[in-house]
Amino acid sequence: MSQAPQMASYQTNKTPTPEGSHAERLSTLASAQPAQIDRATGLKLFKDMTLGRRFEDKCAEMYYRGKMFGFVHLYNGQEAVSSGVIGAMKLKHDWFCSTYRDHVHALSAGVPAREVMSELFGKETGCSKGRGGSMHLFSREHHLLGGYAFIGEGIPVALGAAFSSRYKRDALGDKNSDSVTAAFFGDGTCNNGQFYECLNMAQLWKLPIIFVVENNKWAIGMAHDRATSDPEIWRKADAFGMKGEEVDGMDVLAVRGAAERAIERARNGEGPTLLECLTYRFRGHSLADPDELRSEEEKDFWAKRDPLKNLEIHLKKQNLANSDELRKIEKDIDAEVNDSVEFALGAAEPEPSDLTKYIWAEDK
Ligand SMILES: Cc1ncc(C[n+]2csc(CCOP(=O)(O)OP(=O)(O)O)c2C)c(N)n1
Ligand SMILES: [Mg+2]
Repeated sequence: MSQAPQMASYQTNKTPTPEGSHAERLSTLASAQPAQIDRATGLKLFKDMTLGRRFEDKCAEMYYRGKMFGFVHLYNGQEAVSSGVIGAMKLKHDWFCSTYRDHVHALSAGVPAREVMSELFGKETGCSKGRGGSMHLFSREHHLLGGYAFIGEGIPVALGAAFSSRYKRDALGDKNSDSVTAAFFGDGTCNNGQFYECLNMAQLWKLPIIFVVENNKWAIGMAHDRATSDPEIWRKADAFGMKGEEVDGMDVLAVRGAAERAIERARNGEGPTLLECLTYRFRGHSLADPDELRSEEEKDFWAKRDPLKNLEIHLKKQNLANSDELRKIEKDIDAEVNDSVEFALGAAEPEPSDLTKYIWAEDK
C-alpha cells in the first residue's frame, strides 16, 4: 500500500517558537496609539477588569468544589479586550455579541454579577432565566445578544443588529439610530465560513460593526500558527476593502484607542473594522481542560504581560491612582462577587411547569 502524501505546509507555515508569531508581532505592531484617559476612566477600567478576573476565579472555585456544572470557559488574561472595547461604547445603546467565553462581556456590558452568577447555577434569577447557562448569557436590557456555543454563531446575529441600526436610519428615517455593534470571537473562529460571509456583507453595506478577534493563540488544542493561511488575521480585512487594525490585547489603553477609532468610523457611516487583539488565556480552554499542551515558557511569557498589572503600573505612573485605592477596589469587588454567589445559591430553580416558557417571545 502506498504511503499517504506528505503535506509539509499542513504541519506549519511558521517556525514554532515558545511565543509563536504573537511575540514578533507585539514588537512591531501596526498601530500603537493608546487612548488618553482621565482618572475616572482609569478607575472604571480597573474596576471592570478586576470584576472580570475575580468573577472568573470564583467560577473556577465553585466548579472545582463541585457546585457548578457543565461547560465553563473562563476569560482570565483577556480582560483588556472586553473592558477596552465595551468600555468605549455606549451601554444600553450599542449592541454586543459574544461566544461561549461570555461571562466578562456580560459584566462589562453592565449585566449585574448576581444575574450572571445565577445563570451559571441555572437559577430563575439568571439573565437567561436559568435556561441558558454559562455559554448562553443574554440580556435584552443590556443589549447583550447572546453567548453562543457554536463558534461563529454570534457573528451573523451581530451583523443583523448592525444592519437594523443602519436600516432604521437610512430607510426608516430615524436620525438617532446610530448604534454600533461589537462582535467578539476567537482566532479559531476566523477559519469558519460565517466570518468571511459577514465581513463581505458588512463592508458591502458599510455596516456599523466591529469584528473583535480575541486572538489568544489557541483554538482548544490547535495552535493558531498551524491552522490558518495568514496568522495576521487583521490583514484579511484587505480582501474586502475593509479597515483592519491589530492591537496589543494585553494593554487596555491600546485596545480602547483602537476601539474608539473603530466606533467613530462606524457611527459616522464609514463602515466596519476588523480589530485583531493579540491576547492570551491564563487558564485551559474550559475548566475541564487539564491544559497540558501549552508550554510553561509560553505561559510565563504571557503571565508577565498581565493586563491588570499593566494598567496598575500606568495608573500609578500617571498619578491617576495609588495602591491603597486599587486595593480598596479589589476588596469591594470581592464582596460583590461573594454576594453574587450567595444570591445565586439561595435563588429558586425554574419551575418544571415553566419548561416551555421563553422558547418563543412572551406576550406582554
Ligand atoms: C461550529 C462549531 N464547530 C466546532 C466547535 C468546537 N469548538 C469549541 S471551541 C472551539 C475552538 C474555538 O477557538 P477560538 O475561536 O480561538 O476561541 P477561544 O476558545 O480561543 O476563545 C471549537 C472548534 C464548536 N463549538 N462549534
Ligand atoms: Mg482562540
